[in-house]
Amino acid sequence: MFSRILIANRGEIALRIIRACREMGIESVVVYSEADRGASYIELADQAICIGPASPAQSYLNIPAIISAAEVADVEAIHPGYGFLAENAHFAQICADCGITFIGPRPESMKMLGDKVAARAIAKKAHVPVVPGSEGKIKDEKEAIKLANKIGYPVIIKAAAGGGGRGMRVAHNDISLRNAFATAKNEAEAAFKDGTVYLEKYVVEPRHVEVQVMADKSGNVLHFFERDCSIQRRHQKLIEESPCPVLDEHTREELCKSAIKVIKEANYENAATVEFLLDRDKRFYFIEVNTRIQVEHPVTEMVTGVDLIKMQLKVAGGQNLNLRQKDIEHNGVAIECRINAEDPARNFAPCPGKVEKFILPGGMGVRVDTHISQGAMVSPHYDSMIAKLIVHRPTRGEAIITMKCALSEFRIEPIKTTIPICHKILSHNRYLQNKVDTSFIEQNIT
Ligand code: MV4
Repeated sequence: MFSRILIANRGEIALRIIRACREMGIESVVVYSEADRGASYIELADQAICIGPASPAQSYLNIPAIISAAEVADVEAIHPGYGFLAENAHFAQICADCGITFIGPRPESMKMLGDKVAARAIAKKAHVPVVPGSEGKIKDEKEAIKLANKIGYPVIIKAAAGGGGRGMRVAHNDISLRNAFATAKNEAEAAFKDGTVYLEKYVVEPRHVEVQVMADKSGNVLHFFERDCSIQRRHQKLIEESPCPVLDEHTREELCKSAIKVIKEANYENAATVEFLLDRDKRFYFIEVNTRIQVEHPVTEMVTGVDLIKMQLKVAGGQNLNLRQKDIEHNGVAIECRINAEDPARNFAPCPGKVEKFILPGGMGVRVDTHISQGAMVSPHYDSMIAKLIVHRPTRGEAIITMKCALSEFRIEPIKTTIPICHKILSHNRYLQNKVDTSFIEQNIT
């Protein structure tokens, strides 16, 4: 196992990784920007190295600075967390070239699955259902219109380099498709320097369900069941839960097996999340693979009792998965609320500033993953997420009650947060009755 690793990230995920290292007897080296200097989580690492100014381009995305820190601290591996460089195949390759283990997939797998057209082809090859759509990329409007008329409207044009909703356009007829094709292509070109687009049938009112997977270097692949992440706003997840409350046992099994098939077909290693859309008839379709540990991984940790970060470290260090699929249990219900420093009254604009008051909730089945403490500064330079509140209870009803109580206990002042909106959602009849899809917030929450 590694004796020392570097954490190329900040905030709660950096702290989460520091804790896993400490439990495993691995020394942790955290890098930080000038804006994060003095943050309390940094003291919990064994070593801390400043890598540059606040702006991510000059610090957390600054590959030479991070590699220099890794060389100076003499680490054996780098954990990228999520965001920043986590899905940057170029960075993973540089780590390899420098003899540093990147704690994540090989650069080739990252590159391949980062291309959504290639990922779709892999899923198809693995006999996993994909949304009806183009064989590969769509080269012009004519081809798009021809295919749309074959599979039927509505359709969606997506960027091959996309993900997270950028470079997507829905079309309901030939005229809007011409427009959608051009805008999606331009947006993709501008955002990703790659204008490659593809076409899918538009799944109406889907739920977003994803499967947590882990693979070792020997090709063993395990799944850790699913998370339902349908409660989102503008492609930002707000509430996640496991199990998906509308899946029957048979469909769950097929879904999880499908995720494993995709990951095996890709000859993948380390943690991955395989994303699916679930339609109104409870049919699932593969959409993409996230090649990183995700924000919402604690939901899976609570219901399976498995520490996914430790497992990432173990498989990156060359250990084989020492669990059998049938030994992975799913117990009870876990729900996570993302607590973001955002002002609902200002259209959820980020609300940075000093945290004068910070009182954590607690009690049975309550977990808070946060790097914030009283007096902390929430920087305008980074993601607005300041805490994750996770509950784990025997049933969904109990989990919802515990979450609402914990949200009420949580005091963060004077900055505005998503605590009130989370509370509102958890009280909504449609949420309680599982009548939600990915447009729930926009359509039901004021
Ligand atoms: C879709 C879709 C409907 N049909 N694909 C959005 C983010 C990206 N990961 C995939 N997304 C979607 N793909 C087809 N064929 C609807 C969405 C979508 C969505 C998906 C998951 C969660 C929230 C969403 C919000 C709007 C649209």
